[in-house]
Amino acid sequence: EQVDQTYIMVKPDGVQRGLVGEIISRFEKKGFKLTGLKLFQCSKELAEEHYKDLKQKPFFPAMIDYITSGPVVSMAWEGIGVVPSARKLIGATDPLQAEPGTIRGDLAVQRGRNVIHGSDSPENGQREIALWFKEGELCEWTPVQEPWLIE
Ligand code: DAT
Ligand code: MG
Repeated sequence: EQVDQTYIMVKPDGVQRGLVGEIISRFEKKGFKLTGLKLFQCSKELAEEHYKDLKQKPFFPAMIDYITSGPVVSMAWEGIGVVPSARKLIGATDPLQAEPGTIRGDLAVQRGRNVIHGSDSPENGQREIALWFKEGELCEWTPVQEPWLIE
């Protein structure tokens, strides 16, 4: 099976509310491999590039202000089916619609404060990891538990 990468980001509200550990823990427990991790204050330019497909939306300026309002936690996660699986762990965009048990369903109430981002395709996973991480910031490694997770 194909191993993919996804870009996961705890947004400024998640950092401010002390949810970083809880969120990382959910991906660790699921069995995905962390390959990049940093606390990072992003620029307006980077936020706009990340969300460029939403540039025409009425909520775009407010969203850029929110994403740049404080540090985020940038992560790269790797695994078989990691992109759609991470989206399931995250839950629906609107936290009031997100199922209990998902990150947004359990930890958030508003679309404009939905605590986490996850890439929506393997292609966007690659694009976003390249956008948020510099050369040398990612680690290739083999977790000892790997044979107990993957046949
Ligand atoms: P997702 O983050 O679930 O991939 P998206 O890519 O469609 O959702 O939108 C990116 C972010 O933009 C989303 O996390 C929250 C914000 N957003 C989306 N639709 C919105 C809306 N109608 N009103 C306010 N914010 C919205
Ligand atoms: Mg999206």
